[in-house]
Amino acid sequence: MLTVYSEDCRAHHGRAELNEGQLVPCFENPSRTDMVLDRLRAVDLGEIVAPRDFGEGPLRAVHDDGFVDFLKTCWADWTAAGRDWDAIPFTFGKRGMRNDRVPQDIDGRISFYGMDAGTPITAGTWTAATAAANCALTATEQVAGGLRAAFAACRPPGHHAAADYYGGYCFLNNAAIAAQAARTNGAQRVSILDVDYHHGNGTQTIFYDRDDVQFLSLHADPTVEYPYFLGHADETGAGAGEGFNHNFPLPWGTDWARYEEALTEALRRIRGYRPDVLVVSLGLDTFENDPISKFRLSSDRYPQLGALLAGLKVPTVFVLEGGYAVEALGTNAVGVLQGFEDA
Ligand code: FKS
Ligand code: ZN
Repeated sequence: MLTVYSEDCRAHHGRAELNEGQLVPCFENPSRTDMVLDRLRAVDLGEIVAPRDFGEGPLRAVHDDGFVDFLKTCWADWTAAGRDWDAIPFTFGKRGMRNDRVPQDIDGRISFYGMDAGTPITAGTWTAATAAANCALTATEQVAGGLRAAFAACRPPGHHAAADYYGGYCFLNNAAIAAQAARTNGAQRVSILDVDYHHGNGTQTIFYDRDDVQFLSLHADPTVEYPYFLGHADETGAGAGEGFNHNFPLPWGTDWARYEEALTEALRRIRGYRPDVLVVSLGLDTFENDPISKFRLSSDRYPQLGALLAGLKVPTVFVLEGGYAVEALGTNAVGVLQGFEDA
């Protein structure tokens, strides 16, 4: 399978995130893609190529201009305020407050556009986030050009980023940008299957009122898990998008048997939709030893997951999302891809 990767994805390296009331080293860091690349090379899965630069058009097709401008200039504005440490928002808009006026001050702007205090912006964030999007776009272009599948081994991840906010380690929504590009380039219907442990709130929100992009997500129940404010089963889409959004919230402790049940139903709905392209938001934090997650999938299940996806027989773009058991991340991610190829 073709992999797309850029060294620029390493440029984002936050120092610390707020976790359980303490500042701890960022779980989402460059060692993640290092491990994936090591494993890809070890098993010789296929060619690894650098992305092409698609410019800002495909990003702005999904994200608001003001938000993209903010991401691009945040670090300059932050350092202009005399700070040479990571940028983190301080306060968040709440029920009944204004959300129609963007503050001017950098602390206000970062709070307006940020969703949580776990996602520092650094000197290299814009470089890495755009490189990640270009990886997803290049993989999509290759699949549109006739490849059965391609893998964007990118970071930072994307599925929590919405049209106009960032958070959950995500800045630009790589999977959404890929799906939109597939549509722009002629695919009639695109399905996005999100198998990350966390709900893909950003992706859901971006396509919520559309019937040309189907979104399905298997994830920990937001009643007890981040992102808390989206991902319930009764979120089924709006307007023209009604019936095209499918959430499968699962309890802590979910094992393969329970997971496979939900996955089978999700795959059934994808078959019914008959997509021209499938984008997989490939999170590996469903793994039993993930340090921040509470599902119980063992490493041998990932090839099985890949084989089930291959059974759809739809051209497939894999986009890396989460997964923090760094030593096993390469094995698990590449396991999905090998299972897909061997099916
Ligand atoms: C644990 C706090 C967890 C944020 C979790 C973010 C998860 C990110 C992800 C992505 F794919 F986007 F990277 N805080 N006590 O895995 O969904
Ligand atoms: Zn996750």
